[in-house]
Parts: sequence; structure tokens; C-alpha cells
Amino acid sequence: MAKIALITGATSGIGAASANTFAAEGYNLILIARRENLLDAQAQQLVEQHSIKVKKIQADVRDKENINYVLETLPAEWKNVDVLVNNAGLSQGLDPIDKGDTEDWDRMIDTNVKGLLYVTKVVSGWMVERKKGHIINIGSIAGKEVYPAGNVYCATKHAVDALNKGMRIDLLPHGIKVTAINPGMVETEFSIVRFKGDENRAKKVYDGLEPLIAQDIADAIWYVVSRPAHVNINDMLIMPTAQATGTIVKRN
Ligand code: NDP
Ligand code: 8X3
Repeated sequence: MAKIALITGATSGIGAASANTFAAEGYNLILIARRENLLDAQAQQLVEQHSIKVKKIQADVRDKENINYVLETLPAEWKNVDVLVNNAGLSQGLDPIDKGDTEDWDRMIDTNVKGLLYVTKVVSGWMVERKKGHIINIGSIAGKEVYPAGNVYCATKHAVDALNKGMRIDLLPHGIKVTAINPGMVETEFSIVRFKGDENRAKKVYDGLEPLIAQDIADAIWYVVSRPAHVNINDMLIMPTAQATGTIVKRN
């Protein structure tokens, strides 16, 4: 029987590339994101190209009641999730702490931390029942260090780092693998979202250097998922060659 991967934030960037990779490996997919048109187009492409099954869930991971409802009402066969990729996330704004917008802070904390928790609570419960599964948490270099004006985004990714460790301890008795994938700069919609649609400012982030692409991270996810049963990759930090730390980069 085909394995199942559930990917949050599947309509763009790392989540979309991961969906393609898992589909190419023959996984059936549960895809969660808010933009229904993108979800529809992506599901159609994956089904046509890879002859897999896709369950689309148009939902906001911040909506606790709805996330519980849409997951708990899935048909039983879709609850046999082998891999959960907690990827939905965002940065909003890049301001010093005294200038930050509290709505941006709420959006980041609610999505990157609470949304991840709401999905994990339900899906890890299914994994505990089956005594198997693998949870991949998408953290960041921002979860390993703090950079100027990164304050709240960095705090959310440090929380993901802590949760990744906590999940591994709690789920150890049940044989469930837990891995953090921590990327540096990946050119996706991330910077466009961070700068609220300002595409010029977003482009400048990657000026004069070669950033990672979403597929680089999807490849890393597939690497950790495809290790033998006795091997767990706890944590992976992946940077463009042109990036040494969160802020030190080499531009041509
Ligand atoms: P994108 O903006 O390209 O993709 C983000 C995805 O998350 C989209 O599919 C979006 O879909 C979804 N999403 C956002 N908010 C919600 C929500 N409330 N509910 C459901 N889905 C949501 O960015 P990336 O692919 O780069 O980001 C993916 C993850 O990688 C994030 O956690 C990010 O923090 C992390 N990361 C990114 C790095 C980078 O440089 N790009 C570096 C390090 C980590 P929709 O809008 O349809 O809901
Ligand atoms: C995204 C990478 O360096 O912009 O998590 O924080 S960074």
C-alpha cells in the first residue's frame, strides 16, 4: 500500500517542492494550505503526473477548531500518515523590537508555533497508535541564531527548535522519528511575504548571490525520510554556499 505524507504550506516554495518529491516517490499526499486555486492546480498536476492520490485540505493552520475538524473527519485510511512535514510558516516585517507591528507578531507566533502544534497534536496521536511515523519540522537558521530586527521571527523558529527536541523525547517510546530541517536563504515567496508584497525589496535579499532553491530543501527532506529504520537525522542546517551565518553573506 502507498505511504502517506501530510505537508502543510504545500502551495508554494519548500512545501510545493516537497509535495512533488514525495509524489515522485509514490506517496499519496494530504496537502494543507489556504489558497484554494493553487491547491486545486497542484493536486491536479500531481495526480496526472504521478498517478497518486491527493487529499486537499483548504485550511489555515492557525484555526485550531477547524484544523481539528478537518483532520479528525478524514476517512480512516487517510489517517495512516507516515510522514508529517510541518512546513507552513512565514515571516512578517523586519523591524527593531520597539517598532514592530504586534499584528505581524501574532501572525508569526500563531502560524509558526501554534499552527505547527495544532497539526502535530492530531497527527502524532495517529502515529502513536500505529507506533510509527516521521515528523519533519521546518525550522531555520533563525532558530539557531538571532539577527538584527529578526526578534519575533527568530523567537518562533527557536521555539520550533525546542519543540523538535521535545517531540523527539516524548515520541521516543513510540518509535516515531523527529527531524528538524533548518534552511538558510531559500528563494521562494518567503521574502515577498515578509515584505508584504514588495517584490523589489524581496529580490534585493538575494542580489549578487546564489540562494538555495526549494528543491534543495525537498531533497534534504527526502534524504532524512529515506534513511534506514534505525537511523534518525535529528537536525540539519543547510545554507547556500554564499551564506556563513544569518547575516554574513558573500555577494558578487
Ligand atoms: P513560501 O511563502 O513560499 O511558502 C509558505 C507556505 O506556507 C505557502 O504554501 C503558504 O500557503 C503556507 N502558509 C502560510 N501561512 C499559512 C497558514 N496560516 N495556514 C496554512 N498554510 C500557510 O515560503 P517557504 O517555502 O520559504 O517557507 C516554508 C517554511 O520554510 C516556513 O516555515 C519558513 O519559515 C521556512 N524557512 C524558509 C526560508 C527561506 O529563506 N525561504 C529559510 C528558513 C526557513 P497559503 O498562502 O496558500 O496558505
Ligand atoms: C528564513 C531565513 O535568514 O531570513 O528563515 O531568517 S532568514
